[in-house]
Amino acid sequence: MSDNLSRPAASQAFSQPSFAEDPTSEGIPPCAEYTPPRVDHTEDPCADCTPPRGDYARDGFVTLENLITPATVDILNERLERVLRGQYDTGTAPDKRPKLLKDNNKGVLGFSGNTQGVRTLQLINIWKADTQFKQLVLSSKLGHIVAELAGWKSGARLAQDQVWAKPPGSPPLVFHRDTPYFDFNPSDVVTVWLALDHMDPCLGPLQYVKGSHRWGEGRTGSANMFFDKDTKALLYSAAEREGVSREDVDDHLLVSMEGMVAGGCSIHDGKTWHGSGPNVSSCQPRRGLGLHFIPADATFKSGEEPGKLWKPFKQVGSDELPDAFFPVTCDHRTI
Ligand SMILES: O=C(O)CCC(=O)C(=O)O
Repeated sequence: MSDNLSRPAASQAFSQPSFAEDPTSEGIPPCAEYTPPRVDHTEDPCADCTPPRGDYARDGFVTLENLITPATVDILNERLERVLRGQYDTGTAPDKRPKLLKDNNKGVLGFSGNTQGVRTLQLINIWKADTQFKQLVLSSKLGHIVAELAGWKSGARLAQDQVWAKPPGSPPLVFHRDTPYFDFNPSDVVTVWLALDHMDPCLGPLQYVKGSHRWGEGRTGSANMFFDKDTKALLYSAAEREGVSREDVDDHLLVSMEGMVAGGCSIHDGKTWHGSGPNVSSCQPRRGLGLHFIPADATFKSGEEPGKLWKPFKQVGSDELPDAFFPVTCDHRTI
């Protein structure tokens, strides 16, 4: 467990240590070098999604039985395999990716059949590398659902996407909140978590702590604790400060997304505590995509240097978020 249990250093935000150490990781291209890929806005992969179910204000999350079709799931999973092997149909790499798989890594996610020492694969902004993912993150239907759930009058924009792909044998993910990792004003974040596999319990589905979006701030942990063995230490300490016992958390508040079909999703408040178990299956991958949205009128925090992850997108003398990097997918802005 990291000693740094205050607000995470922005420079560490969401960077899995193995990537930082990976000399082959391309990192984020400077603003000027990046040309956003063209995308066909006519097809919205979420056009026929089912409505949100649940009580967002009360629980801090809702679920949608189907966000995208099984056919679209298959396409995205196939595209993910290509991106993991360095094949980008846009010609641009994701902002972060694990070491590229070699041609002889034929298994899904490069799985060799040996579950020992397997790591979770994390990619950031796959939408910049692949047009099918781009079409998904730009979904106007999804942007409108997010803005409405969150009550964002200006609409919604994408801050970042993150693939969390767990080959068999992958470890659990520490319980955390999303908001501390986003350096914007206002600090609101809404995350859409899309299942790209059927969430059998053995795969380590996402788990939420019901109502925890209403808990106070306090200690949050740092990004290099994401794969710590003690996955609930921060969660229990946050709960204790609210007068909630560990037993209450485990027996009454934890809600698992097990049973979610591939193509289904959950949408959570960035303050809702969540985490996931290990993938203990011997042969099934567990793939998920998190889409982090912020209000359309969000800006960089005035007078503050943004963290390493966000800094390349900051224009000198302006707090505006460039639409090319933070696309607005539901636009109710008046100016
Ligand atoms: O897929 C997971 O286990 C983690 C996802 C997550 O933390 C997120 O999308 O915010």
